Amino acid sequence: MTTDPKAPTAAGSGADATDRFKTDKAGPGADTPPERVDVLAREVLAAVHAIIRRHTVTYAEYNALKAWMIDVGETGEWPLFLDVWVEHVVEDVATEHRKGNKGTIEGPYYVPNAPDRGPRGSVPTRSGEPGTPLVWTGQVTSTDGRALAGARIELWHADANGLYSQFAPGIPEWNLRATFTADDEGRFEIHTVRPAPYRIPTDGACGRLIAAAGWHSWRPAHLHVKVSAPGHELLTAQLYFSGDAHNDDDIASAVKPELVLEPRPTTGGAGEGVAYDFALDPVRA
Ligand code: MBD
Ligand code: FE
Repeated sequence: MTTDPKAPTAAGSGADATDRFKTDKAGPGADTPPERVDVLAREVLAAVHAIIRRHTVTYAEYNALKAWMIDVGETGEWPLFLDVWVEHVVEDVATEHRKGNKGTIEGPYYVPNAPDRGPRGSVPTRSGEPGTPLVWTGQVTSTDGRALAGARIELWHADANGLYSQFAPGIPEWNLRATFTADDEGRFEIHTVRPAPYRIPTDGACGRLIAAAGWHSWRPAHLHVKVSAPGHELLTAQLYFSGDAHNDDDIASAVKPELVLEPRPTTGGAGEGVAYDFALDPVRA
């Protein structure tokens, strides 16, 4: 079998995602009191025990699980595994109270401090960046309708081959990653290209689980954003594209109807345009 040297290996992108997580998020713990650790750990273990009894899990299966979990760790795929199969429920629970924009999971490939582009501009691209040009205009408001001047829109997404800069080899560091700052009316205009669907690497532990279970490995094409403004809750979301074959069976269960874009061809141009606004919830008293 020949492999494309540019294709990210599971171990390569996994190691990068694990390093990123350690740098950004694995600092102080959640300061969880022992009573809560006790109940959460006990209920997780009780659920596992019940499944073993219900399905008469064998020693061969137990050892296969053990080997697989060791592999997930050695190839750095815990961020990928958890964000694909667990994060969506954490996100649902964390944002249930919101009245503003729907969010969804962050996933493993966010990098903070992407280059600033002001209220209007192009994300960093390679010359001849493949993909349909996309112009996205929008406005950030508070849930009461007040414009949020200076709101930050951090954007990151895969390229037209489904690959993320800093997690796949051979792509410039900040490619398709940028930070926009809304103008006095909360408005912004982003020039980028349409991403391709993302495929979970098939050569790693997560890929082996997918193959062994007979699942598919696709996420629909998506744009990731974090939208923030002083006094408001951080919104982490993804925007999808109407008509994508995987909007209805995202392997990461992260599509919501409110997050699906309908871009239109731009008059006279080769690209597409779309409007999408954000309403942020004020921080709760
Ligand atoms: C992605 O690009 C992603 O957004 C998620 C949630 C998981 C794996 C890859
Ligand atoms: Fe993604």
